[in-house]
Amino acid sequence: MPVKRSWAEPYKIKMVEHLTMTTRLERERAIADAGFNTFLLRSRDVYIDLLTDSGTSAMSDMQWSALMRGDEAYAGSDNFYHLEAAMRRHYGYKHLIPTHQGRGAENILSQLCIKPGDFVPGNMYFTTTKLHQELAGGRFVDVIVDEAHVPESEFPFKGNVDLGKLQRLIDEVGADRIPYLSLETNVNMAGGQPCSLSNIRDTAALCQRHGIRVFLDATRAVENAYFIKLREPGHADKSLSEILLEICAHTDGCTMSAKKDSLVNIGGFLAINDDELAEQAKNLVVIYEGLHTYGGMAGRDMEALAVGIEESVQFDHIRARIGQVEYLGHRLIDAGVPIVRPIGGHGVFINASKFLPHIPQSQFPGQALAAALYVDGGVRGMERGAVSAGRDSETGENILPSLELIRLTIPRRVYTQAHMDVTVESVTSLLEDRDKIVGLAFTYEPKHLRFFQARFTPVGADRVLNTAD
Ligand code: PM9
Repeated sequence: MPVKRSWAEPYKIKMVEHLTMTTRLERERAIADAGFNTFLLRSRDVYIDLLTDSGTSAMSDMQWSALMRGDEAYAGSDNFYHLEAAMRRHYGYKHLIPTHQGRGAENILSQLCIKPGDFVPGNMYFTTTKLHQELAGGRFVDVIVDEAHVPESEFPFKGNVDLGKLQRLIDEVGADRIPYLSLETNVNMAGGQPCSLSNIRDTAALCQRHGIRVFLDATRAVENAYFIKLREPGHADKSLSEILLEICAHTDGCTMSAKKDSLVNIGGFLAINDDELAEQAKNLVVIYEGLHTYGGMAGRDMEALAVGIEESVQFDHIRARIGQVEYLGHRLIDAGVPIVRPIGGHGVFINASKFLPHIPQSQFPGQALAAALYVDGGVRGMERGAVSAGRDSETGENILPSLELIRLTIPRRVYTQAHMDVTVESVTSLLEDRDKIVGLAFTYEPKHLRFFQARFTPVGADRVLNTAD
């Protein structure tokens, strides 16, 4: 039998950033001061930061040297043209409109295309995307496959659009009230779950028959391409770059938060094929972001992004990146922790409803678990459940989503396997003491994207949350 050979990360570490170790007492104080919201913690009080993979990646030496090539001209910076070429080479769209990050692109697309009373179907909501659709007068309609709402389902393409649901929406409201379909790759709120290329093709064909545009949320499209290569028959021999181009070729353009796949700390863009729509977007971008050749980014940041796009499609990079997420996921599964299956691309999502069955969803088990995990081990995750879902824009009622999760999101090229091991130990020790964790109630609820800034207090507890001493 051949000897099994291991593989390791395709990089070595050139510079380190020190982490702060805190005591349990210090963490209890910090989370109480933060209103039991991990977004309100100071990063210096966090040991292992798994809040998000957004803008938290380590840039390569090539990207850092690209920063020195910044051409900070107000108009027509060289870096814009480098970025445009990289976007065209790997995403294949015609026009590039840079934005400061993903939501800047979402704002412009929503304002351009959505009229009051419109419906915008999508494969599960994303917080900022849905809010911009609503602010423009639209209503988001979830057309993702049912499997996406079932944490235990092993369906390999939980990001897929349910064509029946989409067709029913078209029949009900009429194609002229659907400006576009918003198609997310490696669907974040479903647990980083991919769409298959055949589903993307069929969805685009259905939309095209009804004259409905398709805009991709390409934020994690490269990670989606990796899953297509691995799981979908017929694509194993293609490069990630080829699959990525194929995904994009079925769509009319994309919004992009470059802070994820593309390995930069800030940046994003809107890409559009249609000349007229692109002209309108270039006109709007000057109001909200900046001139159309920088749109909210410094020249140096555009250059680092151009290099980041090239690095992001390297197979070894994605294999190591998703390999690390899988390592964490498998270790948690082995320890009996309920997580969303299959293991996703950018993080491991713990099923908080199952982890804390004694806490009703109205008392935010995901939020409570994220706070408790921080107190236990200094590990910062993020709630992805009822707090993130917010309120129904028409009824004002709390939305109680089928997925009540906490996300342990892995920044790219930042942490080692030992950090994953420490995280597993903390989660498993919490599992043993889970009865001591109590639910939470709002003390402050902001109007928009409440998960970022909300504050809470433990329900019916006269002690700090989850002091398992
Ligand atoms: N995602 C994330 O942590 C950052 C902030 S929201 C908690 O997952 C998708 C699929 C995203 C996303 C951000 C955006 C917005 C759009 N689409 O954060 O504005 O995951 O660059 O992008 C976050 P920006």
